[in-house]
Amino acid sequence: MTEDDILFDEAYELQEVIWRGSCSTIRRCTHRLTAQHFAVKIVDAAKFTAIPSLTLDNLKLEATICHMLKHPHIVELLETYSSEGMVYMVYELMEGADLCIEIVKRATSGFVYSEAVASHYFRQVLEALRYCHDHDIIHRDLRPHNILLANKENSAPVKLAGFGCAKRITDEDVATSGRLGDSFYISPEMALNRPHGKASDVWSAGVLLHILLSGTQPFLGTGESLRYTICSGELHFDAPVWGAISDHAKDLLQQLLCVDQNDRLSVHEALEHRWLKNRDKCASRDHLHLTVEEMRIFNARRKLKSLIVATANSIKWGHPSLDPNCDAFSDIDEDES
Ligand code: 3AM
Repeated sequence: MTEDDILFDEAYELQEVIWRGSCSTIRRCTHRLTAQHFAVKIVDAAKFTAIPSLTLDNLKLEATICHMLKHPHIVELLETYSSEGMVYMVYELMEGADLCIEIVKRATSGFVYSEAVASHYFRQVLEALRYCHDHDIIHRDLRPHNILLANKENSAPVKLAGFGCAKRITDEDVATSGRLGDSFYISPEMALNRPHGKASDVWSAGVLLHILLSGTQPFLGTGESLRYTICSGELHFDAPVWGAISDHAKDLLQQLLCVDQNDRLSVHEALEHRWLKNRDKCASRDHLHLTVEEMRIFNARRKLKSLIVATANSIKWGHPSLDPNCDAFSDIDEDES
C-alpha cells in the first residue's frame, strides 16, 4: 500500500486533528509542494489489529475499494502511504460537517430546510450508492456520520465517506461476514445474520431518509429489542412531525424500509421514484420546522455518545486528556469509520 518510497511526512505537513477514534485519527494536512489542503486518516496498525476480528487485510480492502471509487458524490482517496506501523490515507478535504449537523446549522442561520432540500441531498446519496452497486461494492455503513458536505457553501454537494465496512461482492446477496455498520441502520437480514447484499444498503438509505424527513430514527432499542423492532419494520407516522410530510415521501420511505429484501426497491428503482425524479411537483418547499427541532435533539444525542466513547478511548489507550486540537464534541464511534 506504499506510494513509491516517499514518506508521508516528506510530501505533506500535518495540521490539526479533525476527529479521533480508537485506533485512527483524521487530520487536516497540506501538500508541501502545492500548498493544497487534504484530510489524512492515520491508522495505527497495531491498535487496529488489536481489535478482535480486524486484520491488516481489512485496512487493505478499505484502501483498495476507496482507490477504485471515483464519483462526484464519493469522498476521493488520493494516496496511501505506510511507514513505521502507521498507514496514511490521504482524502480530498471535506470542509462541511455531516449532513444532519449542516442541516440544523443552516436552518439556524435562517435557510429553509424543506422536502425539496431533503430530496436534493438524498438523490445525491443514492447516486453515490448506485455507482457503488454498479461496481459490485456494498457500503454497509450508510448513516448521517458518513455523509459529508464538500464545503461550507449553500450549494455544496454531499459526498459519501466511511468505507471501513465496505465489501466487494460477486453475486447478489453473498456477503455473510465481515464488519457491519451501526446497529440502528442495519437491515433485517443483517440483524438476523443472514446473507445480505445491495438491498441492505437500500434499507440503511431508508433509515437515513426517515431521519431527513422527521429528524428521528425509525428503529430504537438495544440488543434483542432493537433486532425485534428492525425485523418488524413497523413505521409510525402519528407523531406531529409527520403531519408536514407528503404522501410521496412516505411512499418512498415505505418502499425502502421493506422488511422482505426481495420486495425492497433497488437503488436504481428508488432513483426513479417521483419524490426524487419529479422534485418540483412532488417535494414541497415549505420549511420543516419540527423536523429541524427533532434533528437538533438527534445531533445532540450523537455528540453526547461520541464524547462518552472518545473519553473511553482516551482512557483505554492511555491518553487521559483529549488532544486540545481535537473538538471534544466531534463524533467518535466505537467502530472505525
Ligand atoms: O466527527 P465529525 O463529524 O467531526 O466529518 C467527519 C467526521 O467528523 C470527518 O472525520 C470524522 C469521522 O468520519 N471526516 C471524514 N472524512 C473527512 C474528509 N475527507 C472528514 N473531514 C474532512 N475531510
